[in-house]
Amino acid sequence: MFEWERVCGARAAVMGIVNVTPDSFSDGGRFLDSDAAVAHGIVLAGNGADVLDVGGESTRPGAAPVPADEELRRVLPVVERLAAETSVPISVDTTKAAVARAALDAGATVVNDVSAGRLDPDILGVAAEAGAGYIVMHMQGEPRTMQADPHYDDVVAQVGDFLADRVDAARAAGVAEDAIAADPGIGFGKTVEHNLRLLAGLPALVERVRVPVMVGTSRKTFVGKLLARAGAASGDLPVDQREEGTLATVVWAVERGASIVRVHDVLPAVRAVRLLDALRGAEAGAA
Ligand code: PMM
Repeated sequence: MFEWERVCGARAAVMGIVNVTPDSFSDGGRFLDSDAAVAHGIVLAGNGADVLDVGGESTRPGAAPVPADEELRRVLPVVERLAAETSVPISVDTTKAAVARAALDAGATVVNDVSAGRLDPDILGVAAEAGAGYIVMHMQGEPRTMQADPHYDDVVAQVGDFLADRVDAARAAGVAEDAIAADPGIGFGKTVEHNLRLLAGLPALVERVRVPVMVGTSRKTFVGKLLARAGAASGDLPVDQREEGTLATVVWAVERGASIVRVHDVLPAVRAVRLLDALRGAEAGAA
């Protein structure tokens, strides 16, 4: 039985991203070849990743869906080999029950579902039956159209209500309470201001959902836009110049209660989280 407590009980966990896709927004095409993806995953594990998240379908804004057989062809060999060749839990980033089932059979122990069980509700039963971890994420709309005109009256409250509801749905389908994590879905049907408000409102979100909260800000457009804005430039900074900004959001999120951070560049995030942990220990000792 998977339990988040074993992964992020002592300090926040760092999830390393292994995208086996031609079109992910930040690393599309780099690891499409399964040998390259496995080698990358092994490096991330060596750099201290607590979980590796393997995905075969891009969810970047505007991305087209990938058929299940193609997604399976991409992720299965990578999941299988990373499960055999590393000692960290492997998560599969999919919305499809068939892909989740095959990945769990191949050695994955977590399902990271950006649709929170709404696209293919059987995925909840698949996670439950396998005793797997399950991550519910909030998304307004679907990847193809989600950035068109996102709207919320109160983004923190609405995302919190949605996540609480999907956590209940996962529990009702038999996923163990300790195996569920929730993610506000930074950049999924959200403007820069929505993302900022969600990050500022993390303590309220953590309080609302009552399961470990995961945050994925790594290299996302809002980081590039905020950096450009701060430097009085227009547009956004390119993906390869968003690392320090990503790290700032990682530190912010962990300080405000996130239990898991999902990142491309694992080493700096692991170092930052370890430093925070040492500082917290010192603070507790001084109290
Ligand atoms: N972001 C992406 C993909 N999957 N899953 C969760 N739970 N949370 C996220 O923020 C998230 C995700 C998009 O980023 P990528 O294309 O760099 O993987």
